[in-house]
Amino acid sequence: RPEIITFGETMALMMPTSSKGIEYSSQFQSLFGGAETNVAIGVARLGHRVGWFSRLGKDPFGQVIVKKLRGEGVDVSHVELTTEAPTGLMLREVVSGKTSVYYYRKGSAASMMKPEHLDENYIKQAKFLHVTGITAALSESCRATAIEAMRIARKHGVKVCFDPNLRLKLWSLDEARGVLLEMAKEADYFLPGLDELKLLYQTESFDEIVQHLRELSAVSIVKGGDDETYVVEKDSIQSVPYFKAEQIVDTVGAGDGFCAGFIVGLLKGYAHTEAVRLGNLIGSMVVQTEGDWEGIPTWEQVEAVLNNVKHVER
Ligand code: KDG
Repeated sequence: RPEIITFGETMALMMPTSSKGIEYSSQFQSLFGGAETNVAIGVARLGHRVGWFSRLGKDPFGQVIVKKLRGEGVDVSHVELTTEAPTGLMLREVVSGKTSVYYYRKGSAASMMKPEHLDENYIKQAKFLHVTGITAALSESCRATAIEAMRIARKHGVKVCFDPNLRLKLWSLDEARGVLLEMAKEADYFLPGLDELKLLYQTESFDEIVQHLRELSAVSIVKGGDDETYVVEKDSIQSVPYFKAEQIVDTVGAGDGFCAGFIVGLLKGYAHTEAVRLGNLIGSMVVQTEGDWEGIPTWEQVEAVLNNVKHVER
């Protein structure tokens, strides 16, 4: 029985093997990524039971994604492979330190998820449901699915974690703002980045942002401070310093690694700030490897780092 359940779109990911960028590269490495599977792989590597569900094309990319997730120990029993539509695809390049993403995902199998595909019995047995705003951006039916999944979770006392994961290539800020802020109201843990909050609340002022967050019933964990993560609760705000990464290779997936660490911390019964510290550590490890999730450590690796703090500059 998974302790954490998550769902969303995972895509094949092609990245040029050289630093010349997509236009001038003839060779690509074939990876895969999706915010929610990045979290799921993280949770599994950190030693907890996790399930991810979605729809994928019954095609080579879909098959590989399922096999790799299964190999990582993620429960994929509720993934549906369909001939109705293909697995989504994204291309990503990092040129002169700047990351660009190109999506080929309109009409993908995952974008056809519907509330009827949800299995209430599967969701209700978990302790946490992790949802991201990307799902709400994919299609009307995906949005309805995300909202319904949160409703089911709350009905059964499953704690809802919500990462807005604002992707402006998928929808306009105006549309995103209304939907994501509504979804945040349904969460127990709201896990935005500070840059996202500035856009969503249309202010640069940290104090104003904190005021908005205090109106939510969720505990808010704000990633992406200068060198700290904030924990905002009704009448307190605490900050937890980052672990410094030795080198930054690919920052995509750091937020997902953070979420995995944070939720695992909650499962272990840590205080919010301790769970954030674990999230920060995982995030700092993810950025040191290319790919979305490849750099996520196992629990043994985490313990090794924590027991030998002289390798870590805080
Ligand atoms: O958080 C990382 C994700 O953005 C990446 O894995 C791709 O899921 C993805 C998306 O939709 O952008």
